[in-house]
Amino acid sequence: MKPKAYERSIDPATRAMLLKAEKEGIETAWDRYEKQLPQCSFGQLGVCCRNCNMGPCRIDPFGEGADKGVCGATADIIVARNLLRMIAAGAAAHSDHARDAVLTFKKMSGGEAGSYGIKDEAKLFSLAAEYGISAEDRSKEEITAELASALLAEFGKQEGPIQYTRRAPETRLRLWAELGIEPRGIDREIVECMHRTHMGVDNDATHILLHGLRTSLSDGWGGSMIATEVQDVLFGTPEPRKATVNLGVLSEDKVNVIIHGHEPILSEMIVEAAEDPTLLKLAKEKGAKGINVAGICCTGNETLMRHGTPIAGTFLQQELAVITGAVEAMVVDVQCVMPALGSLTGCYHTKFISTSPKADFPGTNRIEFHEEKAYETAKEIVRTAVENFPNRSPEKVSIPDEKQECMVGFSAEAILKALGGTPTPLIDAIAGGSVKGIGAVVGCNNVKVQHNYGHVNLVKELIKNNVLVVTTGCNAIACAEAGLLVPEAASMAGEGLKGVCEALGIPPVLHMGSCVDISRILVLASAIAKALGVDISDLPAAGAAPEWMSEKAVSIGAYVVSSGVYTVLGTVPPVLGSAAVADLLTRGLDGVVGASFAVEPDPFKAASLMLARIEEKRKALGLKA
Ligand code: SF4
Ligand code: MSK
Repeated sequence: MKPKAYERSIDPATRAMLLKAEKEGIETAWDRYEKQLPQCSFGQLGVCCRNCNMGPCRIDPFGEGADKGVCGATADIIVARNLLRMIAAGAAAHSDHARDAVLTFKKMSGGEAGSYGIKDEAKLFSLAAEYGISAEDRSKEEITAELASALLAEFGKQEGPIQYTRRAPETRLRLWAELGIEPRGIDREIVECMHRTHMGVDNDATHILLHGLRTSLSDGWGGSMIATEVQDVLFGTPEPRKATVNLGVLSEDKVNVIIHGHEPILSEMIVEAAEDPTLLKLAKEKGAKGINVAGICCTGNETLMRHGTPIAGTFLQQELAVITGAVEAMVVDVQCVMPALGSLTGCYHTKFISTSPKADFPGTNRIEFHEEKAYETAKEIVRTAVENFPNRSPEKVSIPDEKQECMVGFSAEAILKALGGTPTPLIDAIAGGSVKGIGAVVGCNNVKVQHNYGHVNLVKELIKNNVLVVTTGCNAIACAEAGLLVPEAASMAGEGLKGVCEALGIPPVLHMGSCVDISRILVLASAIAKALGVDISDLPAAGAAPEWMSEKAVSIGAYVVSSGVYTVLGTVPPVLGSAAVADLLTRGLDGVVGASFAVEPDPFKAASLMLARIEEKRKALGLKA
């Protein structure tokens, strides 16, 4: 019988660490998932409600038991309300991250966050211009302060659309206005989700879901876009660079510091602190050859994109990094951090350091991070890791060999630059048929499916069929681990795409950043649509999230579809308890926003669905098959 590790992941490094975990009697997310089986089918279908204390109520999907909650809520209402709450949570996570980035930006302009500066001045001026902020005869600090205030106002704005929605094509803007889903202030939309889903407020599934679209748009074209743009100004807009990924990036003889979570406000400082001469000297004194910082999840993607800092793994590899026995500190901020890390790090010498005022976990060494003392705190964190190096138990250390080169840093600006400053060469390649279209593949890992199987096979299938893939988040890391983010991967692409990649020296799969950087994909799609004089929904493009798990992914899916991009989900969202909601999401939305969802766990079939949609759009544009 094949060991479980082989069923759980396609990645050799992951399999090796799962075998080590089994040998050492260490529990991982996969084991905990098995203990949960069978999972609650009411929960899976989305038909349980705890929104008031007359409940919990649940609807019998077989029509034999209750068909309504105590208040009379039907399955349609309950499923729609639950979905709206997922969108609200996801939009809140991205947008609260954005708020913190803007607050840092504001503090920096007032001289209260001296560790930070302006890395991309051109972007500062262009963002200011979008808000009508004059740059004439004014210092950078003044412009920054005014821009920060304008961006902060987007969160609590009571009326009028979020400024960055204006980047969408005119036809899309008109459609959102007609549908009444143009997003107002980000906080306002999220609060309204909670209000509407309170007992006895919004009880029409379609009405509820339309607000879901509006809220998600306040994330994609609001919170996420603000986070991306401000981080670019503070830390630099990514440009193509080389890096390495997978658990093999951990070092046998250096102090290993993992940065995990989502916010680069901290991780940027850790990367800098790891080069501090006093800390490097201390590392030598402790017997280490240096300090090695490696990322997990999106805080890792942020430093990967801007500095080429290596990435140790995707979401499901966070525990496995600790299981190597070679991690001196697991430093976390917010989002996608498993609370299980507390007891796990207790089995090794690893210090589990939580840093966000918003997020603590069992078993952490708490070193709270505040922008005012950013660099000092980052140094304290790195020092804690260095001082922990002598506690490593050599007999517990086993680092997999696998590490893979990748080319990253494809911001929308970098892609346009690679194309010579305009989207025209890409449009020509699409029009001529050498590139059939664009596939945006993003999202998490999920223990319900084999780790990285969906990500890698879907993307391989798309490039084989001449679809240029743009990627973010854990999909980007999975693709990097599979060797798809190097120019040589063009050999796996169809002839047309291969030729384009070889001419430009780019991989067929372009890493565009972290989860909030899906906003970069919106900007790129908008630029192409505007250049063609069409709406985003007219483009030969399709999206996918083959292994998604987080509420953020639900918000992302909703704003991508609301922006006009057909999206295939690889894991089933909890909506099947309502035929009406499922039908609206998979069919009805097409007639509303020009795009809809599909659910297809098989990556090969998912690719076929995307290819069919791309062909349909090509035909409608009069492009050759
Ligand atoms: Fe039950 Fe209605 Fe209360 Fe939900 S809101 S728990 S369905 S009574
Ligand atoms: S990190 S949200 S597991 S992509 Fe952005 Fe990965 Fe999903 Fe977290």
